[in-house]
Amino acid sequence: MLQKKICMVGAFATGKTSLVAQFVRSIFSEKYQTTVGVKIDKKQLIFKTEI
Ligand SMILES: Nc1nc2c(ncn2[C@@H]2O[C@H](COP(=O)(O)OP(=O)(O)OP(=O)(O)O)[C@@H](O)[C@H]2O)c(=O)[nH]1
Ligand SMILES: [Mg+2]
Repeated sequence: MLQKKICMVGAFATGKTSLVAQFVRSIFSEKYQTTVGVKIDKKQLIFKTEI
């Protein structure tokens, strides 16, 4: 298993949490709730490799 960590940083209210929520849970909300500190999400992807 290959594990990678991605760190999202940027100015407030620019859509960081929304982008991650769309990728991880396929959801979007217009409600804005600022992230205090750090929020950690995890997603497992399965790739088929042919040798
Ligand atoms: N229309 C539209 N609104 C978006 C989009 N991405 C984010 N928003 C809205 O912009 C606002 C801020 O989005 P967040 O994802 O919370 O932004 P953030 O960068 O995580 O903000 P902080 O945690 O405060 O740094 C929310 O109201 C979202 O609904 C987008 O692609 N389109
Ligand atoms: Mg956020």
